[in-house]
Amino acid sequence: MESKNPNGNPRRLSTSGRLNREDQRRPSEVNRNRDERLRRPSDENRRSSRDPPIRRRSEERKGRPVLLGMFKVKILVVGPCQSGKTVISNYLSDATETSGGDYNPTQGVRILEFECNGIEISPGKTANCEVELWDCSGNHKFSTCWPAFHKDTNGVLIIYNPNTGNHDKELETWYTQFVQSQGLKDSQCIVFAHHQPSAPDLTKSHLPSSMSRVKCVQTNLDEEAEIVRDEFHNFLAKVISNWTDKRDQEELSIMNT
Ligand SMILES: Nc1nc2c(ncn2[C@@H]2O[C@H](COP(=O)(O)OP(=O)(O)O)[C@@H](O)[C@H]2O)c(=O)[nH]1
Ligand SMILES: [Mg+2]
Repeated sequence: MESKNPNGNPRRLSTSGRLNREDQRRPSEVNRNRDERLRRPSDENRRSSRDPPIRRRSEERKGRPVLLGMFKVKILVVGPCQSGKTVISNYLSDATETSGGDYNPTQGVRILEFECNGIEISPGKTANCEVELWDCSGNHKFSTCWPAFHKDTNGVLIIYNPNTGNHDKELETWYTQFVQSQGLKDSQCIVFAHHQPSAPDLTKSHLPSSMSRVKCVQTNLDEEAEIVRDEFHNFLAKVISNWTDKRDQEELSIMNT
């Protein structure tokens, strides 16, 4: 289905059919599916990260970067209306379509798919990543779709405008609904305090105390666009390393029993 939203990337949008189907899955499946999603590697991944630990170790011995394989990652972009979620999602996915300055509220969600390759997971270890970025509407009238958004989510990017006052309560709502109540760790969440060009100043704002362990980055696309991309890649690395660490621990405990 093509986007009718001039803000949107026409590559792929969710259909209501997809949302409905996902809506019907039982909540108990959420955590299992989330892990399986990362575990479901492409053939390339199966070759490089599962079968050949021998090759991996020999690469490590030679001091070459080791490619851990291809990971599929679903990231939600949420936050208040008009905070810049669509603008940043378009930038991260290299979508060329722009709105020409007019605000076009996102209807429900747009799903942008792109690859980020060569993400450094830890020194000497890299991964390729197929990203599904869900640019969600900030309008609570779409909250009936939220269960579909939650499903299989690996990470949450919360975007807000620090120059609009009294954002604390709204930020907490997004954090509670999309991170805490879904059993995600704080390391699976990042906040962009996004400064828009019309902003009066660049005062650094603080997150509410309940979110003190969540990383917050000050972003400004017009002045420091690369920081936005770098921080997003660092976030992907953290999401993937959370999973690979867990997998390594499971492998170790199997070997020790
Ligand atoms: N030039 C520029 N405009 C921005 C930026 N962030 C937001 N805007 C404008 O602010 C409005 C709301 O942005 P949008 O991404 O659609 O907000 P959303 O509701 O959070 O998806 C749009 O008219 C954008 O053009 C930015 O970094 N640069
Ligand atoms: Mg939007």
